[in-house]
Order: sequence, then structure tokens, then C-alpha cells
Amino acid sequence: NARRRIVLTGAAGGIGTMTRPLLAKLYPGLVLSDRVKPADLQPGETFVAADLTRPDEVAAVLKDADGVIHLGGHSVEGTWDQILQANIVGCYNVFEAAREAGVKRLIFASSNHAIGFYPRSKRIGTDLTVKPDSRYGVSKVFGEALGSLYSDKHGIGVTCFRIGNVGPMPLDVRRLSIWISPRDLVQLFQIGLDHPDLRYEIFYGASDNAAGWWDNSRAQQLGYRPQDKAEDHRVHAEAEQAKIGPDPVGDLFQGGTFCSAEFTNDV
Ligand code: 15L
Repeated sequence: NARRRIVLTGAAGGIGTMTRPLLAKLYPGLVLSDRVKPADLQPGETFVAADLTRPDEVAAVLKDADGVIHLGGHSVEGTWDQILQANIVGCYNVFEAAREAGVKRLIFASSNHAIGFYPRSKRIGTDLTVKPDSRYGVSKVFGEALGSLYSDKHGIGVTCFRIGNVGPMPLDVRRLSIWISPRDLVQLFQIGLDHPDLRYEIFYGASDNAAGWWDNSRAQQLGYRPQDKAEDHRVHAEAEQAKIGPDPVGDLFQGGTFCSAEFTNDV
């Protein structure tokens, strides 16, 4: 374990910043990558800059890597060109470089927005048709599909995490259903990198949330034991929600505002 070279893309982003200290303890020698150096880079941390739209730069970062945690990309809805470059071209470059480098395990940070148009009233697993709620959500479905291809065709063990919302606590009522703490997410990443039997999996990235919408039993079968519960922060989440007010479309669907943005359909 200690000798493996694990690369974290998107290391300077939101999730990268929250998980780096925990990952560094599990994977000594962790290689951090992003377009720009993290502002809080610590002595002893290794950083290699790469623009994911540049195949040569991605290949240089992934050379000799055993595992990749791919968080890099555009993390919310964007213009088609932003999504195309960062999340379609960039994601493809990462999978290709991983194949060429002989990477054994790849974690792909998918999102709840791959299934955002499921109604909040429905409990869902991972064995169902995707319902992306945005161009961003479509790009996450693309990454999940690439993961399936590279697992079947090239034998890379790929785990896709449909991450809810990562942070110290849930930000509003929707997040009471989808929140995940940084340490629970790191536990999931560890399963993706280390579980011996893994070929291709889709897990939900959620803590132990009583209001949850997702059946994450496959993650539990492989050992996931979340330590945190969104309900512990319900008072905070409801107080924040009261400041936001209603969203007649977004409030119906799991993806929230990603569903109501640009919406021209009837509900
Ligand atoms: C996501 O996929 C985004 O990366 C994040 O910024 C949040 O918007 C999150 O979903 C969410 O749904 O809360």
C-alpha cells in the first residue's frame, strides 16, 4: 500500500482540499495535481501541474501511477464549451493516460446530477436509467460510461461515486438527503482503491442520512460504514433553507436548482 503511487486530480478544488489531509495519511507519497498549485500546499506534499485538456500533461502526471482519484473538472453547470473541455475531453484524457500507464484502479467523481431528475419521492439504487439534470450531469454520465468501457476492455478497476454534497455539514434541506462528510467520502475512496474484488462499481457518495433517497447497499457490501449522519445538523439545514425560499421545480427533484435552471418544460 505505502509503495503505491496514487494521483489526485483536482487537488486544489473543493473536494480535493477537504480530503487531501486524510488521503495523505492513507497513501503516503500521494501526488497532487491541478492546473494551479493549491494555495495551502504543505511541506512534504508533492504537486505536479497539469491541464486535463492536454493529453501530454496528463500522461506526464499519470506516468508510473498505480491508482488515480479523478476529481478534476468543472464542478457545476457551465456552458457547453466549458463542460466539453473540462469534463468530456479532460475525462477522456485521464482514462487514456491511465490505460497507457497501466493504472490498476481509478476513482471517478460522478455526481448526484447524473440522476438529478428523479423525483425526491423515489428511492433509487444504481441499476436504473440515468436522468441527468444539466450538461454537467450529462458529462458525469459520460465519465461513468468511460469507466465501464475501460474496466471491461482494459481491466482497470473503476469505481464511480455519485457524490451528493461534501462539506462540514448539510447546507439546506435537499442536502439533508445527499450530504457526505469528507471522512466518509475518503472511506469510500479507500474501498475503490483497495478492495480486492472490484471491477466496475457505481456507489452513491452519501453519509448515513435518515432522509436519504439512495440505496447504497453495494457500497455497504464492500465494507462501507459511514460515520456521519446529516440528521445531526437538521436544525442548521432548516434554518438555511428558510433563507432560500421555495423553488417550484427544483424542490420536486433530487437535483434541486440544477433541474430548475433553464427549465422550459411543464411539471
Ligand atoms: C455537485 O455535483 C457539485 O459539484 C457541487 O458543487 C454541488 O452543487 C453538489 O453537486 C450538490 O448537488 O449539492
